[in-house]
Amino acid sequence: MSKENEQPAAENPETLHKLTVSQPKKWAAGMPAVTAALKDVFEETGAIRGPGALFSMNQKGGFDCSSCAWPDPDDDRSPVAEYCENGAKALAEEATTKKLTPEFFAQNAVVDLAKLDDMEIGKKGRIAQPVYLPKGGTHYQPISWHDAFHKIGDKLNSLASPNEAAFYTSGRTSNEASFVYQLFVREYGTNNMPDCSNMCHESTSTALAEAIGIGKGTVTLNDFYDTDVIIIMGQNPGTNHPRMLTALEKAKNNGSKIIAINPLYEAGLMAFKNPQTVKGILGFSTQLADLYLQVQINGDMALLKALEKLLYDAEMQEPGKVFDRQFIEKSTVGYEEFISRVKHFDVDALCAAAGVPVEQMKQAADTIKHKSKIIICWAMGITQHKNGVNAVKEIVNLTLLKGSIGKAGAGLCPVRGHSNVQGNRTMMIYDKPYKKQLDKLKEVFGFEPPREHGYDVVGSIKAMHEGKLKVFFAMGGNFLSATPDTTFTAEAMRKLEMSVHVSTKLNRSHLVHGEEAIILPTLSRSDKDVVHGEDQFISCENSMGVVQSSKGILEPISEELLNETQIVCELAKATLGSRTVIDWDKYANSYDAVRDAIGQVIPGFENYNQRVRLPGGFYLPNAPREGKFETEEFKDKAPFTITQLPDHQMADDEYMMTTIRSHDQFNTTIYGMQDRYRGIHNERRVIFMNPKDIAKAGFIQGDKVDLFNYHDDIERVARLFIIVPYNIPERNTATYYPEGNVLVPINSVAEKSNCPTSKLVFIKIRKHDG
Ligand SMILES: Nc1nc2c(c(=O)[nH]1)N[C@H]1C(S)=C(S)[C@@H](COP(=O)(O)OP(=O)(O)OC[C@H]3O[C@@H](n4cnc5c(=O)[nH]c(N)nc54)[C@H](O)[C@@H]3O)O[C@H]1N2
Ligand SMILES: Nc1nc2c(c(=O)[nH]1)N[C@H]1C(S)=C(S)[C@@H](COP(=O)(O)OP(=O)(O)OC[C@H]3O[C@@H](n4cnc5c(=O)[nH]c(N)nc54)[C@H](O)[C@@H]3O)O[C@H]1N2
Ligand code: SF4
Ligand SMILES: [Mo]
Repeated sequence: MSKENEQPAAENPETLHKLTVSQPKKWAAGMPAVTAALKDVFEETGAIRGPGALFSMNQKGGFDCSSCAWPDPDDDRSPVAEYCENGAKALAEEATTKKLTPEFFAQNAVVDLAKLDDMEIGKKGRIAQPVYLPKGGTHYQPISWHDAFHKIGDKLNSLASPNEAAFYTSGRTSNEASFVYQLFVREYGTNNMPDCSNMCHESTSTALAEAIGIGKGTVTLNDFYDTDVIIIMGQNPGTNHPRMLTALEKAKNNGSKIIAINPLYEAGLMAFKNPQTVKGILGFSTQLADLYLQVQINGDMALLKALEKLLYDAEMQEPGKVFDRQFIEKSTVGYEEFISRVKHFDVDALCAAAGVPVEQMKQAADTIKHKSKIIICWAMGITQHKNGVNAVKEIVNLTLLKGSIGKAGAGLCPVRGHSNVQGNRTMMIYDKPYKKQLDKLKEVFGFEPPREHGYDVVGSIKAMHEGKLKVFFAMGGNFLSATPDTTFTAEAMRKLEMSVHVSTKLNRSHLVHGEEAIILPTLSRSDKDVVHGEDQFISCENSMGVVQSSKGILEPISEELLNETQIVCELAKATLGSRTVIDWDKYANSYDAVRDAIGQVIPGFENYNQRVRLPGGFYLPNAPREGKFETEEFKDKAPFTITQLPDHQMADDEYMMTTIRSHDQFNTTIYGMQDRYRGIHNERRVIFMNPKDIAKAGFIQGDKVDLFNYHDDIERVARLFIIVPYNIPERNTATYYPEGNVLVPINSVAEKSNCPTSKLVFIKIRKHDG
């Protein structure tokens, strides 16, 4: 039972399960992956819903996997299986037949639900009707849609300024819903549109917009099949983008080399047993990485600079054979100044800073020296650092030297996270919209959109904490658990006058709430979306800029679910009333009408309705892919960027900590307690440490410890973690996200992109107190 005045817990309970540790795996996928996936689907969804739905996942005319943003093959899709283990788990999680009834909420006080761990909260089932937590209330109670919309609308209208509200988006929201969402928010009058991208690839978008003129990658899936070298930095595709391994396998079979750059030896980068081929099922694997550079946490910039210097030396030996002089001349600016610095780089010192032996660095340079069909892939290991923007620019520098951009088999491949996070941004979910986008909105719709930039994620948290934000509305996501500095963020969220979440599943952000709170239940990607008796489809953009339709096929678990577009339109009506200039009913009733509007406003979406109906969808325009750089400052050229190395000063008892995803989670949704490939079973409160560090600090394997961070002289603590000896560089450690988030300081962000530095937090480790 809860004590009086007890606050709902912002973090998982400090309890341990039964950790067992096995040898980390040296290959990914194979039969265990298929069986693990199917077991989940059967258990959660019953024998009919799950497996049937899997056949429709990622098929042309089927529904888009709601998990990651990895693209589908343009042609020859497997007729039965275009999904992976983690796609199947994502489906199982949302297709569950368990649902949260009014009785569930009546029986469970918010404070008691918050005592459960994230996995237990999520496994309770789908939210089945709107619920409301009144001021001072202890239990969520049912509310009608009508009343919910009016409560929110009245609250929004009571604010002194629209800038006292913020509207978050997590990356599953469709293009159609995103578009009407930003339209509503801007007609209401604010650009406070934080999104999950702010914590994810914001460093990529910022860097690429400046460096190549578009905040997106330049490769297509077909480039993987015709390339010489693939470099994979700070990414764990075996877990987070599993079907990327199929593309890597095909690349290897076509003769490509792979270089992996990661502080951990991730199974999915080493070898792959393709569960969808007979060879894979029989247990034969394809070796993936030819070279594995075990970089230090945030040693990537030093590593890239070392490569640049080695290539420069080679170019001096064989002029014109290593660098693409013609490309540099025609398509870049700033080469001379850039190279005048590279000349003086000290390879030994850079290798030491990267933590990579000089010999291996030379092998890497030799591998790419005479090649130009090079693809560089990256994800959170690069972006979530103080110097995340510069690290991405350094990646660009390397591709510019090699002319590895704008040609087949080559280019930049930031691998996006959420299945439609890239589409959200294309649809103008952005706190810093461009003038020309706003001008277009004004021209097409006839209202004056706000011009002042809004709050991003970190800005929103601080504004809530200072009492400047009063209403927080979230289109999906789990803001509290995904954001940094959990204690600070929880304090911030508790100061809100109202928190509203449009969600599929219950999560901690519903439990650590404002004065009043509302949860609005919505359809998920695999659910049938029937409007006026007709099955509808939505559309999404994947990591490679392909826009495709997605049509759910499962019977929704409740008649009370609305799709996200309808929710936005009804809220817009309830809030804006007669002051709106937009026909919200038209958009609520027809995705085609929304798509027509998108076609008028957003470049590349002309004839949207027609083209989205083509099997496989259509590619958005991408100038750098064609070798054109429409950079604002340098017109048709891509600039080389001069960057500084990060400088970490650590006290003797300090360690670097990165936060990573286990194999059994999707962000804050915890599917299970296994991190199979890393050999961790039945526990998430672990800290991976180098065996030498464990000995030096006087710890032993299995010791229980507390972790501390002291940024800005504030003590942040994560209690009760178990030490696991692991092959990770000395003074480097890793914990799982979101358990480690309490240690990520709110003021520790990437320069320019404001992305929390979730991949580098300085910590101290002490024996567990208690
Ligand atoms: N199943 C599943 N799929 C997902 C997700 C999920 O949670 N589960 N999340 C989705 C989302 S939103 C995203 S953004 C992506 C995330 O995909 P990833 O970026 O692959 O995910 P992370 O686990 O954050 O870790 C990245 C990798 O970076 C390495 N790393 C850590 N620090 C450094 C560093 O300083 N340098 C280098 N070179 N490497 C480093 C880690 O060891 C790890 O292998 O996945 C998406 N797909
Ligand atoms: N320490 C640390 N922190 C991190 C990261 C890290 O690597 N380390 N990664 C960061 C990254 S890359 C990201 S993207 C963020 C993720 O941050 P978020 O996107 O905010 O978090 P998720 O866990 O993906 O959100 C899960 C919730 O979304 C809701 N949901 C699921 N599907 C739908 C849907 O179709 N519609 C609606 N309306 N709701 C839905 C469910 O209620 C579910 O509980 O976290 C960031 N935080
Ligand atoms: S790779 Fe990503 S999008 Fe593709 S099936 Fe797996 S989880 Fe889904
Ligand atoms: Mo992400």
